[in-house]
Amino acid sequence: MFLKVLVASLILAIITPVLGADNEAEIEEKVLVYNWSDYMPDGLLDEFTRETGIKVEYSTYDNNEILYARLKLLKGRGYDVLVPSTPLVARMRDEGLLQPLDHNQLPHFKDLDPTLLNKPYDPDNEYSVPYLWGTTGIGFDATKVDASKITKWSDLWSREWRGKLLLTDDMREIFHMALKVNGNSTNTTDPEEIKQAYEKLKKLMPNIKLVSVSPSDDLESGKADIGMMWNGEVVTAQDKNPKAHYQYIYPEEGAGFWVDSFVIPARAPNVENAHKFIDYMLRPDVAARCVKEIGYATASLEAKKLLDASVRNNPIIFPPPEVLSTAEFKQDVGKAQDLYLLYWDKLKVAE
Ligand code: N2P
Repeated sequence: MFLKVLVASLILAIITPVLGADNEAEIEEKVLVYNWSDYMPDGLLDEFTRETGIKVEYSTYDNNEILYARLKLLKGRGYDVLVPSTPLVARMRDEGLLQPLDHNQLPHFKDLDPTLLNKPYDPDNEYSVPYLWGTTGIGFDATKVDASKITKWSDLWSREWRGKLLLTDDMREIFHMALKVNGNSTNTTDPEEIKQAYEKLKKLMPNIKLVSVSPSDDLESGKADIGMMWNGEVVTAQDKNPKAHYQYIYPEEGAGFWVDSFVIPARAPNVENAHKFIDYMLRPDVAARCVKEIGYATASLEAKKLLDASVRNNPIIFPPPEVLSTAEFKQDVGKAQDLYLLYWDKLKVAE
C-alpha cells in the first residue's frame, strides 16, 4: 500500500509541471488592446477572460494624436485592437497600418445600425467596426452657470468665462468650435479657414482654465463649471451625482459628431483573438452595458433594445432627430492635418 502511494505521488510530481505548463499555455492566449481612457466598463475585461480564456493586456491613451504617433512608431505592430476616431481610420489604412477585418469572425456585425456603416472613410467597413459614437457640445453645472446664457459655441468667448473654461483635450473638436463659429465645415482643408479658426481660438485663450482628459471628474470636483465636452462625460457626472444639476447642450452652430471604431493593426500578433474581442464587445448585452456604464451611444440596434427607456430616450446619449439631421461627422482632413497640428502647437505655447 505504502509503495503504491509512493509511486502515485512520484508520478504526480513528475506530471504536475507538465500539466502546469499546459495550463500556462492556455492562460497565455492573449489580446493586446489599446483604448481611450475611461472607455471600458469596470470588470468587463475580466469577464471576457473568464468566458474565453483570453487574457487582455490593456492600456489607454488620451487622444487620437497619441494613438497615431504610437502606431506609426511601431509600424502597425504591438497591438491587436485599437479604437481610433473615424477620421484616423482612413489615414491609418492608407498608410498600411491596418489589416482588413474578417467579417465571418464578427457575427454580431449584423446588429449594427446601417446609418453608421459603409461611410466614405471605410466603404463596407472593410477595416473598422463602430464601438461607441457621440457628440461634442457644451457641458456645465447649472447651479453655477445660468443655463439661459448658453445656447451656442460663441457664448464661450464671453468675458464672463475669463479663466474659467474647460476644453477637452481633442484637437479636432477644439478647432470644430471655432470653425463652426466662423460658419465653416468641421472637415475643412482650406488653409485660410484653418488659419481663421486659429485666430478665433487665440481670442478664446484668456478664458481657458484647463485642457482636460477627464472632463467628468473636473466637472464633479468643481475644477471647472463649464466647458467643451464629449456628451458621455456629462452623462457620467450625472450618473455619479444624481442630485447635482449637470447639463449638456447641442450648440446652435452645430455640435461635433464622431464615431470611435475597432480596428486591427497590420502586424497584430493575435488576429483571431482580436476578432473574438471585437465581437464580444458587439454582443448586445455587452454593448448595452457599455452605454449604461460609460454614457456614450452604441451602434448596435439589438443592444439599444436592451436599454431601459430612460437610457434609450436620453437625448444627451442618443441625440434627437432634429440634432442628428444637422450632423456633420468628422472625416480625415488628409494633408491639412499637419496644418491643424501646427496651429494647435502654436496655441499650446500661446503664440
Ligand atoms: C472617453 C473617451 C471619449 C472618446 N474618455 C471621444 N472620442
